[in-house]
Amino acid sequence: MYEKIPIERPATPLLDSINLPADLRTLDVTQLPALADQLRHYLLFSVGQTGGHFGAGLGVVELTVALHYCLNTPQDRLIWDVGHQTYPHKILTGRREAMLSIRTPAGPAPFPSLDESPYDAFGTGHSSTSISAALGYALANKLDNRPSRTAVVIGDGAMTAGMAFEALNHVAACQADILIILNDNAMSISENVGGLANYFARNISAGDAEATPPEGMVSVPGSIFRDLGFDYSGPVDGHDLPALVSTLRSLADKKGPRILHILTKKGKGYAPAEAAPVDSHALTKIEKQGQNKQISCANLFGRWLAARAASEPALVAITPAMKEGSDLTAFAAAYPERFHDVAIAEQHAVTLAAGLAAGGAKPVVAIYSTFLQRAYDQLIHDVAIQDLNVLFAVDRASLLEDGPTHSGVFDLSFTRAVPNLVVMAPADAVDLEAMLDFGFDHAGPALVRYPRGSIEASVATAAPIELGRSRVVRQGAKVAVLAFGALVETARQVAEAEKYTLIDMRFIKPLDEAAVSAAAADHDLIVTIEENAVAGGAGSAVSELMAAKGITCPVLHLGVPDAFITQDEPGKMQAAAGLSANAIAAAISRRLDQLN
Ligand SMILES: Cc1ncc(C[n+]2csc(CCOP(=O)(O)OP(=O)(O)O)c2C)c(N)n1
Repeated sequence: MYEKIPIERPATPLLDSINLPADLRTLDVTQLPALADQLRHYLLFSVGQTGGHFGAGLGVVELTVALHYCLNTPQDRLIWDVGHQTYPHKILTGRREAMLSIRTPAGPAPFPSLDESPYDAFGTGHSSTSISAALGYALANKLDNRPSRTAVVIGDGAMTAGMAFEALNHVAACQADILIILNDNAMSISENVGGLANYFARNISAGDAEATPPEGMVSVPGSIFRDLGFDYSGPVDGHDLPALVSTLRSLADKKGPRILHILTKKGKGYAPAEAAPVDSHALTKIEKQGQNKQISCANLFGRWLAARAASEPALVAITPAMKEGSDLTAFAAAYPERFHDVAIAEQHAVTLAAGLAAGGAKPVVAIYSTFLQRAYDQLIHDVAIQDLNVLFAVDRASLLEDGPTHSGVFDLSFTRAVPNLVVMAPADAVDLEAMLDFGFDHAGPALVRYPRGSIEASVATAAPIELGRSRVVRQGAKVAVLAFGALVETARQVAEAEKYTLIDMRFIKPLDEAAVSAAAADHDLIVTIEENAVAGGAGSAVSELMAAKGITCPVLHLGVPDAFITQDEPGKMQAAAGLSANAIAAAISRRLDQLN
C-alpha cells in the first residue's frame, strides 16, 4: 500500500523491461504481482508529475496486466470504456516514458486514441460507447473472417447509460463474439446510483456466482445478464492476478457474448485514494496544487443554486453523474429531496427536467457542454418545442486539457439553432449569477454557458440583465469588437490597447440587433470573438442577422477553427486556436490592412 505520491522516480526494473505486451507475455504468471506493484508505483509517480485521472487507473492495474497477458493485443482488440482508466494500459503498451508528457501536444492523449497507438483500439472520453464499438469490431471481423478477439472493459458507472443497454440488447441479438468485463467498483465519479448499482451491491453480498439461489432469493449474481442472453461469470476479485489470469484464459476463446463481472477498489493501493475515492478520481499536478486563485464558475453556480433554492421551493437540480464537478454538493446536502444524480444518463436528465417543468417544478440541469451534446434531441424535442421552464447551467464550455473529447466548444453552435431557447454567456462572476437568476425567472427554456475555472471580474459593471441586450464596455473607433462570454476579458486587453470599441454581447440568442447595427454604422470592421467553433457559433449569428437585416460592414469571426485542438494547458490551447490577446490583435490588424 502506498501512502504518498513519489516525487522521485521509483525503481521499477521489471516494468522497465516491458516495452510492449509481447514482453509481458514472456513472464511467468508468478511474476505478475510484482509487475503490477511496479506499474502502480510508476503510475503514481507519473500522474504526480502531470496531473490527470488516476483513481480508476489504480483500480485496474491488475486487470490491465492480466488482459495484455491473456489476450494477443493489438491483434485482439481491447476497448476501454470512457478511457480515463487507461494510464496503466498506456504504460504497458509502449508509452511508459511518454506518460511524463501526457496532456501536452507532444505527449499521449489523456484517453485512448486510434491514431496514437495500435493498442488503442477505439478512441473514447465520453462514457458507455465501448460495447457498441466492440460489436462493430466483432461484426467486421466476422465479415472478413478474421480470428481477432474483442474485449471490452466497462465500469459499473458507465454501464448505467442508455447507450450501454442499447448495445447489450443488440449484442445479444447478434450473438456476437465479445467478452465484456464489467469492472464493478461501486463508484462512478461519486458513489454510483440507481437500480443497477443496487442490483450489483445486492448480488455481491449474495456471494459466489455459481451458488444456487437460496430459497426466496430473487436473483443470483448476473441473472439480469444471463436473462439477456450472455454467458455470465463472476464476481471475481479483480485484484487477484492468478484468479484473473485463469478466468480470462478460460473465457477468451469462448464464442458468443460473455460477461465477466469483476470487483475492484477505486484508488487501489494508494491509501489516500482508497480512503477518498471521489477526490482521487483525478489529480492536479503536484506543483500546481495550492495555487488556488479565484473562485471557479462551478463554485459560483453551486453557491447560486443553494442560495436560490432557499427561497424557491420548486427548484430541483439534476446532474448526470457530475455532482462534484458541477459543484452540487452543498445543494445536495441541504436539499436531498430536490437533488437528482441520475447516473450517466444525459438524455434522461434533460427529459426528466422537461417532465418536472411540465409538472410545475422548476428544474435546473447542471451539465457539461460536451455531455449536453448527448441530449440534443431531448433539448429540442422535450424542452424547447414545449417551451418548458428549464434552466441549463452549462459548465466546461471551453478548451480543456483533456483534449477534443471534453472541450466544450460546440454548444453555442448547436443550441443557438433551437427556437424558444435563450442562450447567455457571462463575461464575469457578477454576470454569471445575474444570468442564472435571469434564466431561472425567464418563462421558457434558458441556458447559461461558462468555462472551466474562473472568469475575470475586471470588466464587471453589474448592469442588470435584460433579454437580448448587450452592454458597451468601452467606446472606441474603427473596430467594434463583439465579444461573447469568458473571452470578453481577453478582448478588453486588445480593445484598450488599440482603442477599439468593445461590446460584451451577453446574449447569443436573442442577439442584440440594435447593438450590431450601431456597431456596423460607426466602425470599419466588426470582429466577433468567442470560445466556440466559428462554424455556426455566435459570430455566425451576427453575420446571419446582418444578412437578414441588410446591415453591411466587413466582419471578422474569431473563434475555434474547424479543427480539433490538441490537448494542452487551456491557455495554450486558446493560443493554438488563435484566441490569445496577441493572436486576436494580430488577426484584427491583418484584416484592417486588407481593408485599406
Ligand atoms: C457521457 C459522459 N458523461 C459523464 C462523463 C464523466 N465521467 C467520467 S468517468 C465517470 C465515472 C465512470 O464510472 P465507471 O464507469 O464506473 O468507472 P470508474 O471511474 O469507477 O472506474 C464519469 C461520470 C463521461 N466521461 N461521459
